[in-house]
Amino acid sequence: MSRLKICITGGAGFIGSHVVRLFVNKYPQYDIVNLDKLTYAGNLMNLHDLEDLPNYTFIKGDIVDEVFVNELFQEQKFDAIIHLAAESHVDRSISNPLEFIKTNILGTVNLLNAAKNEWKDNMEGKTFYHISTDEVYGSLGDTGFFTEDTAYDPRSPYSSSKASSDHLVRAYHHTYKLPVVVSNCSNNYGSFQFPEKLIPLAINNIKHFRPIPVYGKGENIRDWLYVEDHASAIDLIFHQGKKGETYNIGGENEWKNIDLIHRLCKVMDELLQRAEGTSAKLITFVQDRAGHDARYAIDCSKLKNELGWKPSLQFEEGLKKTVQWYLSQEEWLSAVTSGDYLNYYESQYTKR
Ligand code: NAD
Ligand code: TDX
Repeated sequence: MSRLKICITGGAGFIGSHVVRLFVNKYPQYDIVNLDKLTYAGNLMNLHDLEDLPNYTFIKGDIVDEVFVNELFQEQKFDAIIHLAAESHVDRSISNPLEFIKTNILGTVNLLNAAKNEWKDNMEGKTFYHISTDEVYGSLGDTGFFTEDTAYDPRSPYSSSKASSDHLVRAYHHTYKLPVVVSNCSNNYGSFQFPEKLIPLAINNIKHFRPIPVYGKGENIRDWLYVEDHASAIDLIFHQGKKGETYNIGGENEWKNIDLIHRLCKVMDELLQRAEGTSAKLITFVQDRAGHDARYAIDCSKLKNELGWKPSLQFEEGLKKTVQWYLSQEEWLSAVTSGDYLNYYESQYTKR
């Protein structure tokens, strides 16, 4: 297998850290450069185990800084980009859309331009892989699934910014022949997820006997995929996906939020050796998210049939592993839930 120098953006975040770990360990012949701004969501503790490996480098930088991105690309001569850096939390996009427009749209265009300029004389063997979300497709009723051909209908500032970046990535393929590939994935869960997202937030609150905030009636539906299975899909698509194509990634694992929280409460009671029903008493219905999408569900048959991907873990097992991980990570949790997070939590949940 050829040597490749791959820039993974957002590698210090939740999904990015799993992708970096997979690539660094599985492909010692690749040079993996993790480019991350280290926002509140980026944490080098997530990659502590890789720090001294010879095929791993970390570069702190902001993809919104055009001059920095251009200089970096001129200097580093990347063969490929796997682009995960983003502002990723829907609630934060509702209170501060501009940050999402800057990072998710302008940041992506800076990377596209830098790759185009560097690769313009020879695009052979190059890859610009853009990681996106199922939220760009909008919201489903009780039935149906998002396929790769579903028309975009984003409804939050977050999903609109991701949709915009997806369109730009595809436009650079059509206009400049940039060798791009895109994937759109459903909700991920697993280790290293920042505890502002539903599952780690609920685990952390249950652990401390704090209320579990469930938006509205808890009837919204999400499809959940174990983060390491997303990383394995990214590995497959990076190596075998067709340029110009889009692949949907999903867990075929739909849960109503309230049912998911009850299941989580049961796992927490068992693992914390609390009497059955203790955690569920913490469930608190709070004001709904503005414009809350009702249901996401992914048809990932293209990825399964064309590239042979399948998830490795059932939800029961994945959820238990995830809870066990959070319960064993006292230091990580207290590090990431101090500072900015406390301010965010205060403003997000006390206004209700
Ligand atoms: P995350 O918020 O945990 O991590 C984002 C990372 O990007 C952080 O390390 C942060 O420091 C970095 N970053 C943010 N702004 C930056 C900037 N301007 N320059 C450089 N780095 C910057 O996000 P995540 O949940 O790991 O999501 C990663 C990607 O996957 C995102 O593009 C997201 O849209 C997509 N995605 C996420 C999910 C999910 O369930 N979490 C599902 C589908 C797709
Ligand atoms: O406190 C909460 N209470 C609650 O009921 C939080 C944080 C969320 N929710 C609900 C909202 C959603 O219906 O739970 C569901 C999941 O919420 P999030 O964890 O915030 O995820 P979601 O909004 O579905 O988006 C996630 O999946 C797609 C990621 O954050 C995105 O980055 C990804 O693109």
